Amino acid sequence: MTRHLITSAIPYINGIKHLGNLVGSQLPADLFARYQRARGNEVLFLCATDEHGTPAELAAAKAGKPVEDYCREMHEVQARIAEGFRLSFDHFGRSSSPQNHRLTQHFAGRLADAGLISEVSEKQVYSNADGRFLPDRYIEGTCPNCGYDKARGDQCENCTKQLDPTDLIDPRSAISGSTDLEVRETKHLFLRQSQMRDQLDEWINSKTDWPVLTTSIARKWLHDGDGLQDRGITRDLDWGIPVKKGEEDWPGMEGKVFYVWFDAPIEYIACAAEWTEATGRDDAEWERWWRTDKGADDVRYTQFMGKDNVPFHTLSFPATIIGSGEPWKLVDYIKSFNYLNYDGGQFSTSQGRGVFMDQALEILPADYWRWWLLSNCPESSDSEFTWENFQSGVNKDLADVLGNFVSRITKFCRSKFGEAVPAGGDMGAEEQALIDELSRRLEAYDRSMERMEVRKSAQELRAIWAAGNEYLQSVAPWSTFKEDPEKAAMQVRLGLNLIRFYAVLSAPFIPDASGRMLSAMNTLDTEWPSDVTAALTALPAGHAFTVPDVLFAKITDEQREDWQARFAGTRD
Ligand code: B3M
Ligand code: ZN
Repeated sequence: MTRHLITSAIPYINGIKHLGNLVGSQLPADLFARYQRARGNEVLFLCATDEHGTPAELAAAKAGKPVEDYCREMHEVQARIAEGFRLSFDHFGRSSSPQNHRLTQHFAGRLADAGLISEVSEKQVYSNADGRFLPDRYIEGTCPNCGYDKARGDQCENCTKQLDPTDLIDPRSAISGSTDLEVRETKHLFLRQSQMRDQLDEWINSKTDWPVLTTSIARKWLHDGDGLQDRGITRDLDWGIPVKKGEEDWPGMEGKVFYVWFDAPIEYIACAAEWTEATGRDDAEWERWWRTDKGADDVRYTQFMGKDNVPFHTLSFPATIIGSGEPWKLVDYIKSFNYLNYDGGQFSTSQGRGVFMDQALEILPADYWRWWLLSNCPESSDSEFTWENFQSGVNKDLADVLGNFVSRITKFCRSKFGEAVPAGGDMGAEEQALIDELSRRLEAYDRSMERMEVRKSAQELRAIWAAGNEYLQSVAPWSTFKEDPEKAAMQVRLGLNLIRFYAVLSAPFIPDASGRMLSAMNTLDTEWPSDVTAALTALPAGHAFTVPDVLFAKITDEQREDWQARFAGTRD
């Protein structure tokens, strides 16, 4: 048994996420967590809301609410939607938790003691028109690296380079568009990442099995241009984690808070501590997952995230952990994703373009989205959501292949043999050929799930469904029945067992449909198959079942057109 610590990038609190966000971290992380649990491994799957920084402050101001209230409410909203998508977090925490305050201040103290934090008098952009200091991401301008003209002061969306606002060419306020900006002096803390370049380099080099998308982004920031720069980790904001050195005050840092990207990854650790508290476990429990001196040395830790988050997870967060000099668990594998585009453009939270998680669940159940998003996820390149693709993927795979199989076999059995598994004779060559094919495919499915090859896993699962359909088509028990009812009974018995087999294998992708298939088959046996022959004899002759309602309704052309029109505009 392996112990899997799994984290998804923690979504910002400032609003409901779109499907592109979902497929870039939480959903594939859930797929992996469900798979590992199904294989009998011990899993701790954590996610949280990322509640600090200017986005939270500004969103709360826009909603006319105190930021604490806004965050508490939005956390509830996001938690409910996550449940709607069946994201099986062991805990959905909050980066504003007391645990994260303590840990973030603790790490800052350790880093300062290790000489890895410098105090720097910094020039910061002040907007006269807006009457305030402008946080990095509220300054826009042209990227000095790639020339993109809507780069933000913290990072260029186009080339992923981490930026400082003063790097931007022709800067302007993203709030008012004003170019009446001036630079004022203020003191800030910097994490001396550059001191750790060799250590980080060595660590990244040791990760020979990581996806190229992950390591290439990390290497780029380690080696390109000016290399790994020191990062400012404090901000002039009210809302956030007050800057302290462990439990002590930090002279000169009064009124400042830690930068959201400093405390957000630490929430991965704090979230485990929140989990032990929320579930009444002992503190030792979370340390078992996070401290290599307290049992976490045999934990396998996997992170899921979109490509824009990779620099923070391959460089800044490891620098925090390594720099502390304490035996914290480092990530073992980073699975990163490209972007999902929406109907010829980009999903955009600021412009409300695309389908957002709450809207998606209003029009269709979670499984439809889970299946399409995972089977089309932006793994090796960007991918695109179109309503045509969505309709055809859902209708073909879920309705025509899986749903149709389940409905045909259960209804046929009910009409000829009643609602119990019929006995029939021994299996023959066709059945053996099916079992051989399924055995090969199961092995391939397990292999790709284990490697987190999401699209490939979906392809294998689809092929496993299709094999059953083809078998049914070719042996045609409805024809066999006329000549040889015994043989037809055997074929139906195998078909009913295939439904249970499919339910078990499909659960990580489509948990609700899987549950309905199991309950129709009247069984709690969800053991992951190792031997296909054994798995396909789990339901014995005489075992009662019921015919389930339609598992997946087809998406009609009218629905598609309707939704296309409804989501073409912007959300307000
Ligand atoms: N909240 C950005 C994002 O949701 C950020 C991730 C933090 S992970 C520690 O894409
Ligand atoms: Zn750029």
